[in-house]
Amino acid sequence: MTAIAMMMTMGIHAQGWKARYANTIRIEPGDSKEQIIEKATHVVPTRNQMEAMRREFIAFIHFGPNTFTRREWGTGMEDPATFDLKELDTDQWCQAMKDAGMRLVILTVKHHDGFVLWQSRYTRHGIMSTWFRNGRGDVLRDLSASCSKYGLRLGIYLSPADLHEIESPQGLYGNLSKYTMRTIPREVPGRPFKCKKKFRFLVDDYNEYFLNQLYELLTEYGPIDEVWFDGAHPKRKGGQTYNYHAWKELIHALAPKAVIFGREDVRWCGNEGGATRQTEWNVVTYPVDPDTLQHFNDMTDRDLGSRERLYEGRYLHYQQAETNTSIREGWFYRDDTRQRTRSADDVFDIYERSVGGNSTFLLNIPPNREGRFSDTDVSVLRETGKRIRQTYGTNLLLGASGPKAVLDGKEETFLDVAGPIIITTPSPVTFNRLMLQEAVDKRSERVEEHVVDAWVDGHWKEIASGTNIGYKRILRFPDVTTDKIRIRIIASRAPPTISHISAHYYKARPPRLACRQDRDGLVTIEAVKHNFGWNAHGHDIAKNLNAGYKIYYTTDGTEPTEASSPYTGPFTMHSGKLKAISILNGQNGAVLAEQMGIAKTNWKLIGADNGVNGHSATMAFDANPGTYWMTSEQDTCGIAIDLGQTETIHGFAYTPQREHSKGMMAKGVIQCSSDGKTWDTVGTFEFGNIINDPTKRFHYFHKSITARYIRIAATETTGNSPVTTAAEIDFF
Ligand code: FUL
Repeated sequence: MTAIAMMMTMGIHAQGWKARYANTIRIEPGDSKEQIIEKATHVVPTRNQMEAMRREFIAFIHFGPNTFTRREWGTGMEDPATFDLKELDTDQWCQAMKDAGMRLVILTVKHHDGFVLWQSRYTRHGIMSTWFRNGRGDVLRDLSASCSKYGLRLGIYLSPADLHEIESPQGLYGNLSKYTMRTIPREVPGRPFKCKKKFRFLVDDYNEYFLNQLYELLTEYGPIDEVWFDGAHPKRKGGQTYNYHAWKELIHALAPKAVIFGREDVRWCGNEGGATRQTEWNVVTYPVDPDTLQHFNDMTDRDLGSRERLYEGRYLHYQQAETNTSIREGWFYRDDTRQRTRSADDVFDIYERSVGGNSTFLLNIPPNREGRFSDTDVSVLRETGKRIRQTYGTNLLLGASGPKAVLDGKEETFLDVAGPIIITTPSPVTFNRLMLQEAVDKRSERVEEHVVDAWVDGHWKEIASGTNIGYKRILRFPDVTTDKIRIRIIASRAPPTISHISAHYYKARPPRLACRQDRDGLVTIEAVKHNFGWNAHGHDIAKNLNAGYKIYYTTDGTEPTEASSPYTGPFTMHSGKLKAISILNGQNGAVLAEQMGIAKTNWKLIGADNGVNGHSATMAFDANPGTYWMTSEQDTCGIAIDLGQTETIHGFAYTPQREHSKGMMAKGVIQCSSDGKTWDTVGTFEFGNIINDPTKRFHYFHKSITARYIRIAATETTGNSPVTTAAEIDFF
């Protein structure tokens, strides 16, 4: 581990630890709570980590055979011709990412299906075996050239899980080959490397394959700044392990500026839905030295770095969070009609919560089958970028008086906070955002609680509060007009050091909308509340700022306008597409589009394992996603429901339970019947990546059916669990 050599003249610990800044610090068995906290305040990011944090908003690109099969996880046995790409416009991708204000892009050069998007010497399972540019195309080459043109940095996602190498008869993954000393790269006749560096590692066939590919990727496509290792594994074989230390040595030698995701540099935020923690500490604990850890370490707990958590650890380590989510439902492009896309309101909100919540925002934009970003995605990216620039491009504290170190816009200067920080502007300003930064690279994370006051009508009025700050905290609050603000650090692990304070204004938008449907089909539409911070007890202060907005909706799939039905209270809907919009001062908010189900008033269970205690089968259709059905043992019959009357059904939705990853429906079959006795198979379904992304999944039938009785049975569950679980099933 790189140690930042900044000696501090602090006391020597009983165990001989001298206070100095480092990326990882060991907790000794006899360390007192105070000593552990003192150590935590000496854990700092490496230079590469710091650079990665400064990139703030970065892009993910999921592209491959799944783009054409419309799946989330491929099988690995796809015919390469499936990747039927005719055109590719990476300039268009880069222009859109640049417009959004993104600084780096990570391409899935190989997803779990093992198909490679570059001209690898070591496999034929990839773009070289497609018709794209007569087998000579290379998506990474195009992207790398566009990145240089548009000033974006480049990263790669290389999936350690490789279904092609698992499933093919000659596949290398888990083939039980011997570990021997091998030279990386392995020479391939007629395909010399320009780079002359060579490595020797004790590895088996799959690790050699992986290292050879890493070598190609890190030496032939320009500087690589992030290497993304996904911990997800659709399947494993032969007890295959990964020689991560060899991978790391190669990365450090060939891409010295790259951060590694999934291992010690950058960690997963713990969900794929864009949720952020109220308090995201980047000083986290490990039970062993993170450098010696044998597996990918997903940290999904709500609290990773509070004092209580630190006391339990053996190692303190700086590892920043990356908030990864997709602009579309799922990671791969499917279509422009049914696949939901996030609005700019949504993306901007995640931006403020993630970048302004001590993490990096990694947003996925999946290219379509024409090799371009779809127009909808492009306009969301453009609009998001515009809002970021308009809001954060103007600092309303410019010219203000107060401690120079926090106002000079220079990251290298910081204030040793000794009391309340008071900032006075030459004339009153109106703002609703405050940005704060700690000098984490030099002094680690220290602040645990802070409050902001504004001088209004002759006295101090509290306008916002937050917990930690770290690299960056963005506080959001209702508009305030003042010429004097005060920042108070209420709790800190060591004397606080603040490097930046700025104030900003975001022009309020009509609120985003959400809806829910009860068992009887009653639909409620609501404005999504904004989170404005937390009170002293850690409870959200969620408010809806926008008084005076009106909601309009349609149920026939048409776009809602001011001429549509006004929403005055819950109404009944029996299947169909709900679209709703909020309008404030003539401005339209983002459209909410939701598939509503058939009312469940008369549904009856006609067959199912009735579930374990507290998880009975009827909980799969009680319109409460908080309860769930769990079979008591091996599920053989699925769940059969009498809908109470004959219905025309276009598809169904499955909401997985989120309490644990056991028994989610990964694959299954749907059957229907007109008498509840003889069943016809309607089709099969597949929900890929459902453990990591346990959101409501939709399956559309090829052809609508008319039936009164319907049965859904899992043919494969997550973790090959014998039990089946379902939080909610809907038909529409
Ligand atoms: C997950 C994978 O299984 C998904 O397919 C996707 O690549 C996402 C970013 O990580 O774990």
